[in-house]
Amino acid sequence: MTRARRELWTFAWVPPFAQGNVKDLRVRWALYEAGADYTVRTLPHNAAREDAYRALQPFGQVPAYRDGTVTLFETGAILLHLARVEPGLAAASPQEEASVAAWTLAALNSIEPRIDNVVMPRLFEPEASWLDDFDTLAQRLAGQRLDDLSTYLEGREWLTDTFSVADIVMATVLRSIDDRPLLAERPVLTGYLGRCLARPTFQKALDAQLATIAENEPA
Ligand SMILES: N[C@@H](CCC(=O)N[C@@H](CS)C(=O)NCC(=O)O)C(=O)O
Repeated sequence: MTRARRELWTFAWVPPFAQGNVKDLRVRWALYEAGADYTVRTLPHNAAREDAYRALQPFGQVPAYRDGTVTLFETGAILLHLARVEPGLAAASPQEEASVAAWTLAALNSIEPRIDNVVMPRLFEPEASWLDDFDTLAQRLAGQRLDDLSTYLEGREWLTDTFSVADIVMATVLRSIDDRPLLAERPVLTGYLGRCLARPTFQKALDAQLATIAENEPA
């Protein structure tokens, strides 16, 4: 029986600051870990706002994903789906499967919003008068969560017993921190991130995203 093709929607091209950071990276990485092939469907920024695409992703964001069984948006939901159906990502026990879900949600709910508060204002409002005050608070709140994560990861190789989609989400969240001390001051986290990004499947996913962007470079 031939398996239905896996399709991944992402932007054809993004500006340099976003290149290598578009969240389709998470899905590509998980698919390479699974040894699963996929087809990329590209769309221009404005097409993401159109009703036809919003039927796949109600917020007009990327990525969206479809295979023979489901159509999905939200990277967390897509990765948890892949962890269930792709043999190469299968959990060894019910506890491992539950822990992977918990850590995927922790990366998205408990860590990512605090990191976004540090990263986004400097990116989108670099001249704002409130920026320094906001940043002081954002760094403190993000630091608290990163301290807890660092304590948990001390002596552990991965978030759960083996490398999983939870590590893919957590690594891409941590990787979005720019060159501030927030990460550098926490060697357990830099070590963990280094282990995640050293996986050949990460480099493959990054190269694949950058290749899509290069193919669609505006004239
Ligand atoms: N929570 C969503 C976030 C997706 C997201 O932020 N996508 C960005 C690209 S990395 C996007 O589409 N930005 C354009 C926009 O938000 O309008 C997920 O994890 O899938």
